[in-house]
Amino acid sequence: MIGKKIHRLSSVGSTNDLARTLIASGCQNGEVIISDIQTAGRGRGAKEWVSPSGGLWFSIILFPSNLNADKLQFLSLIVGLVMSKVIEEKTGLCCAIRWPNDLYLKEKKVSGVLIESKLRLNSVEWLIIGIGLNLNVDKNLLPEGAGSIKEELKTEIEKESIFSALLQEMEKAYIDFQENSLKFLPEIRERCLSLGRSVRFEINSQRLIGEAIDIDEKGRLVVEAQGKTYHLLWDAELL
Ligand code: BT5
Repeated sequence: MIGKKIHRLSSVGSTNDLARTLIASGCQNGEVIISDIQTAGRGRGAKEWVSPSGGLWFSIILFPSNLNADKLQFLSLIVGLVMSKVIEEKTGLCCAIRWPNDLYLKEKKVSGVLIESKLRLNSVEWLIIGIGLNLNVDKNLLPEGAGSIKEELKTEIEKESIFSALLQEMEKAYIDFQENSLKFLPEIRERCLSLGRSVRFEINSQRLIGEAIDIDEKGRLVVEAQGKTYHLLWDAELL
C-alpha cells in the first residue's frame, strides 16, 4: 500500500506541502512524494529544513481507518526506529533516536521527521509523514550540528535501495502500530539517546533542567526535575 504510487520530482518547495495539495485534490492512501531537492523544506513550527541535492526528502500520505490522535506522538518515534534499523542494516551505522523526532549519528543530527495531520474530533482523518535523511549530502551544505551518512562512511550509498527498504519497513511497522503500538517501546527505549541524559526544557514559560528517565506508553518523555516528574509532549522543545 505505501509507495504503490510514487510522485518523483527533481525540485519542490516542500514534499509535505505538495502532499497537502494532493490530499485536497483527492489522492490514494499510501501515495508518496519524493524530491531531489526542496526549496522550502520545513521542520516543526517555523523552522527551516535544509534540503540540498544528495538527501532523501520524502512524504507518505495516509488515511487511517481508525486512529486516535493520541497515538500520533508514538508514530513519530516508530518512524525514527524504522529509519534507525534500515540505516543500520544497509550501512552498518548505528543511529540513535533523539526524542521526539530526530536521528543522531555521533552527536550530529542526520534525520528529522515531521508528522502533520488533520483531526476529526479525536480521530485522524489524514496524516503526512515527512522524512528527511542526510544521505549523500556534503557537510558544507548542511547547517551547524548536522551530519550525513556519506560524511561518516566516506562513500555514497545508493539512494533508491534505502528508499525502497524504508517504504517496505514503514508499511509493516504502520500495520503493527495500528494493532499494538506498545510492542515497539522496548526497542525505542534501547535506541533512544535522550534517556539517562540531562535535558533542558521549557514548560509553562519556565526553563528547567532535569534528567530524562523514560519514554511512557504514550510516547511522552518522562523527565525528573526539581523533585517533580514531567511527561513532555512532542511539541516540547528540548533546549
Ligand atoms: C525536523 O524538525 O527535524 C523535521 C524535519 C523534516 C524534514 C522532512 S523532509 C521531507 C518533508 N518535507 C518537509 O518540508 N519536511 C519534511 P525540527 O525538529 O523542528 O528541526 C529543525 C531544525 O533542524 C532546524 O532548526 C535546524 O537547526 C536543523 N536542521 C535543518 N536542516 C537540517 C538538516 N538537513 N540536517 C540536520 N539538521 C537540520
